[in-house]
Amino acid sequence: MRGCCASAMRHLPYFCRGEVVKGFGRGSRELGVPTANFSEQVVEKFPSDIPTGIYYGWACVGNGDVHKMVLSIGWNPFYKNIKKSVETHIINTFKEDFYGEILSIVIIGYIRSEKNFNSLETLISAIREDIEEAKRQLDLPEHLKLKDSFFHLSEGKIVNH
Ligand code: ADP
Ligand code: RBF
Ligand code: MG
Repeated sequence: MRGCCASAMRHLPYFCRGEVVKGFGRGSRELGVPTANFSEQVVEKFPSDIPTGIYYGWACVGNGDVHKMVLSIGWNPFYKNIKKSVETHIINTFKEDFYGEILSIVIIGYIRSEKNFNSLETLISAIREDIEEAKRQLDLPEHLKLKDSFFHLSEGKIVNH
């Protein structure tokens, strides 16, 4: 196991919940992969020793269904962002945007570190591979188990199912 993978695993599973805010609007337009961005306050509360990189896990919007997700934590070297971002691509087709809603995620596994790419096409194909890897991993029985114990917001209270 590589060093950063081992240090990522120490924090997992990691639960996180927060409002979906506007980012740069690049996910859908340029990449064809929308990513729900957490606010700066939520990003600042993240343990600083969670390595930047690409992760997989489960996600749910508001009180909705639980879906597979891939997550990018970091500075998006391809775009040279100055602020760290935490962005979730939910592997599901939604009818509408859900800005302002509460997104709950549980991060389960680490896929790879953030990379720079020399073209948009290579970034997009890396993201497509991440999505396939997340789908495969999340079908494993030990990961499906976490989906079942995923928490939901019910009448303002957190309840376990
Ligand atoms: P932004 O830069 O504002 O985050 P994006 O292009 O990344 O813009 O699009 C993200 C928005 O798209 C989310 O905030 C959400 O409202 C919407 N959205 C629709 N489908 C999805 C999905 N499958 N995963 C994540 N966000 C989605
Ligand atoms: N950005 C990078 O600069 N390098 C990456 O390796 C990278 N991998 C990503 C993997 C996934 C699964 C997702 C959803 C995003 C990734 N991004 C990466 C972030 C991407 O640049 C970002 O979502 C867009 O800039 C939109 O905010
Ligand atoms: Mg986004």
